Amino acid sequence: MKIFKIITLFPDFFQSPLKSGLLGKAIEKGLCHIECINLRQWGEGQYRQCDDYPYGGGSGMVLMPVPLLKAIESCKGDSKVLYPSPSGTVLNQDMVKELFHHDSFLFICGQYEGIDQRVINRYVDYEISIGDYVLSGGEYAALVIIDALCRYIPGFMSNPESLSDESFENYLLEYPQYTRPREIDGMCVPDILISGDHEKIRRWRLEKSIEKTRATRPDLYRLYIAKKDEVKQ
Ligand code: 6GU
Repeated sequence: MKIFKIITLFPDFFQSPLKSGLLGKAIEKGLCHIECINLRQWGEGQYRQCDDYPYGGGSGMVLMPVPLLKAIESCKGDSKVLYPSPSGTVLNQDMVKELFHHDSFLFICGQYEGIDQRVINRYVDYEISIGDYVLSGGEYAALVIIDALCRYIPGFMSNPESLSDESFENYLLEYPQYTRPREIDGMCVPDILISGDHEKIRRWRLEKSIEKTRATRPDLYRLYIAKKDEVKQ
């Protein structure tokens, strides 16, 4: 059972993802537990203020340390603290596998210009970005990270085999997939996929994966070439 706690100013944001799709099913089946904690309850003053102007000036607001420290202390327990942030280490599949060793995670979702550095220094175990672009809040990234982790929970995937030949597991992107019908408006499924020759199909798919990776992700392709001998073909 994996436990995900999420400190956020927008707990409603997580409502529908937690009810639908594989994540919703996993919660129903008791494979994981997800709990949103409303940061606002530790806000200061009549308006439960949680953000303030940055010292030193500059645009945007910063999440105040005191409400955040109280929130973390109230629910951290044994959790690893993850702070989704565009300044973090960029997430990849190896990091997902590494993180999966932990059982309980506490996400801190920042808004605006982020959170007070002292909170990061005291509590954050992993500061993680989900890519080189900017989002309006950490909630989007928290959901992405939770989904990537849940895929490794036994029973989460309807087809666990797809965990091992998925893109990035072997530094190759996925080969093209086809399903019925065999022909639409003159567009045909490649004959080889209908041949029934599993070895030929396997080689065709590998070749297509390599072509696709070389064309769209030269960075991954170089890793594939470098690691080729270690990877089971
Ligand atoms: Cl984790 N947060 C925000 N706000 N923007 C991002 C991100 C995270 N990862 C990439 N861009």
